[in-house]
Amino acid sequence: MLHWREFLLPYEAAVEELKNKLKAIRNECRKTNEYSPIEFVVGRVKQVPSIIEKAQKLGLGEDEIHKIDDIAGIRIICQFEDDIYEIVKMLRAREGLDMEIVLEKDYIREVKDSGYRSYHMIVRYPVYTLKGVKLVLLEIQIRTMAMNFWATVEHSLRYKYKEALPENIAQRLKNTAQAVNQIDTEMQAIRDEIMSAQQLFMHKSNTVSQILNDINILEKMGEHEAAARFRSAFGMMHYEQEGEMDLGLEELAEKTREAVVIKNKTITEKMGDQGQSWPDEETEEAGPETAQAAQ
Ligand code: 0O2
Ligand code: 0O2
Repeated sequence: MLHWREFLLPYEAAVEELKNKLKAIRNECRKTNEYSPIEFVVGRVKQVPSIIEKAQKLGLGEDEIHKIDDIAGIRIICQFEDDIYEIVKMLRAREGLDMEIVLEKDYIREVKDSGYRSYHMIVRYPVYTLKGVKLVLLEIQIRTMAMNFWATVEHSLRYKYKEALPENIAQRLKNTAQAVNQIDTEMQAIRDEIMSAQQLFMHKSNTVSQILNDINILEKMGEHEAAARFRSAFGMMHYEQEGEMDLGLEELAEKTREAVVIKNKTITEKMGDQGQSWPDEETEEAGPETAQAAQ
């Protein structure tokens, strides 16, 4: 006769432990102001009647119940579909450290007939008990908030009908799954657009900084005419226009950099001919900046 309380203890420990480890990653991201692919984590140990039902369905005897792979379950919820694969990568990197991946099921690329979408991983997880290490199977489900909304509602509706879900209801649920999928796709697309706009902005602002820095260096090197020419070209530039990177700005950045490098080379060669090195004062003023800019 199986002592359920004792049998389930390592499963409870595994869920608690892994949930905390995953929450720690999320908290680390929050504290370091980084985006967290994990929105929240929940976990549960299957109820005894559900375990017995599943064992019967799989034809498992009492001594084989440990073969059921979802007695312990963790659910990781994220905002975007890309986050799911980020988390998968993160979990794969733990392979051999604190878990062993037994099986992966991608129900996002291969959607279930019901319309269900999620990424599943079955892992073997070690629990340190009084009697030594016990390895338990644990199911990790990774899904977006939209997928989670659909699965939660669908699960509760399906449960009301038990096995026999009427065909028209099943079809309507499938339709809702498609609608939810569209939400995920659109959210991901919006996010991608925002990210690339941010990257473009960063690129433009770095280019502008580089141009201004180079003009400054040219001034310090006594190239007043060139500096004035570049400053005037820069002033006339409408670099804030939206869309693709303004080629004029890129060209100007190349030209100012080229002018600095050439001037730098000329000075270095001249000093070499005269057996000189950078005077202290100038090293502080133009030397390091010039070297940095020329890189
Ligand atoms: P925070 O930062 O306050 O959200 P526990 O062991 O008590 O931490 P438990 O009891 O296993 O967690 O699960 P529970 O209470 O269902 O939820 C766990 C975490 O998920 C909690 O956050 C919930 O607030 C969060 N959660 C549950 N459902 C949702 C949801 O739909 N949206 C969001 N954003 N969060 C949800 P924490 O761990 O208390 O931290
Ligand atoms: P719970 O704890 O109530 O969620 P099986 O476990 O026998 O159903 P299999 O192949 O071993 O089938 O596992 P599968 O299908 O990879 O994953 C099973 C779990 O995924 C289910 O657990 C659900 O949580 C979830 N799932 C799979 N298909 C669906 C679906 O069509 N709708 C919803 N809402 N969830 C699904 P359980 O067993 O239902 O237990």
